[in-house]
Amino acid sequence: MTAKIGVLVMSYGTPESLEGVEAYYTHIRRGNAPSPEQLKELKDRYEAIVGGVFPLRENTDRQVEALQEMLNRSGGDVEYVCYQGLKHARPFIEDGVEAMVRDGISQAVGIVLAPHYSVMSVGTYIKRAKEKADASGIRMEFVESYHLHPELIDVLSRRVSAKLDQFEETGAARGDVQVLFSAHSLPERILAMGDPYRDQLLETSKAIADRAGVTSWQFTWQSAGRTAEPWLGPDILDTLRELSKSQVKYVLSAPIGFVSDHLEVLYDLDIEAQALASELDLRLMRIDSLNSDPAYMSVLSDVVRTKASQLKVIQP
Ligand code: FEC
Repeated sequence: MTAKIGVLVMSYGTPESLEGVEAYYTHIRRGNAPSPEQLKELKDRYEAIVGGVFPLRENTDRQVEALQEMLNRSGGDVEYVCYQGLKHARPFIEDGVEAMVRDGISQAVGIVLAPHYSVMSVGTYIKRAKEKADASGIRMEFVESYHLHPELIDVLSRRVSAKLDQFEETGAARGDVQVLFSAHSLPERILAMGDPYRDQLLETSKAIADRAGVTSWQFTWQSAGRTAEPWLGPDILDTLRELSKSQVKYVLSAPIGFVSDHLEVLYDLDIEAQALASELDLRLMRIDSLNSDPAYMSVLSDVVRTKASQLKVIQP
């Protein structure tokens, strides 16, 4: 008999339309509505990326579909059924767990489409999913991070090398390109909590640099929230200013904390950082996002299968 295992694939979520931006922003701000100025500023950013379309939704849909296909490709005695659960938009994480209940799923694996663990990022997805699963009688195991998975390092190193090749083709020496690994900033207080986020990001950066033979690299933060407390820095915009002062001319951005094209990549890097780079006379390129690249799907499928096997072992 084929056993069914649910896979709750969790992602940040994005509005469905410009009209939905206010509710989305209010959810991110834990129920506090943004001011009209804040709302306008966010809508303007969405308008700027692709005229008010929300690429993260389509990318997440494709990733979930592709993962289900890959998980079931080799057949076997387990059927994996993937469900989407979004942090700040429909279908919410809790909706995904409810859908599993409706389909009679009794055991499931949860995974977040973000490779690095922080109690303030992946930790909150897992907390919400676990609470709902416990209340619904579903046994769930969670993948917490996969930031050093060999296939992830491999595919990201190839992305970095491909762009370094492009720099070379246009006359820049490979060693003159400064590689900037980046991820979403979080409030500085995570460090005092002993959170692994920063260390995991540095480990991923180093592993990619070693594999791709990159010697000039550094890690920098991006997309810090607009709140009063201090956020982890330096921010990528300040890093670009510093690099320009030290006569660096070529910069490759590698946003390793993100796996999809979305606002934080298409606006914060491709529009905002790119505009500053032009002003500073820096040549800035960015590695392509993973999106539903089969190599990324293979990473997800591998870590989900590993978790699922633990689930079956402990299942009476
Ligand atoms: O394309 C899209 O529609 C969504 C892009 C998007 C991604 C994303 C990922 C992460 N965030 C993380 C942490 C925070 C914290 C706050 C915060 C605020 C925002 C706002 C928008 C937004 N985030 Fe986000 N984030 C994305 C979008 N994020 C929009 C609100 C306006 C702004 O600040 O720009 C601050 C909350 C607060 O006010 O208290 C904290 C982390 C990630 C990466 C991990 C993950 O994907 O979950 C961490 C994509």
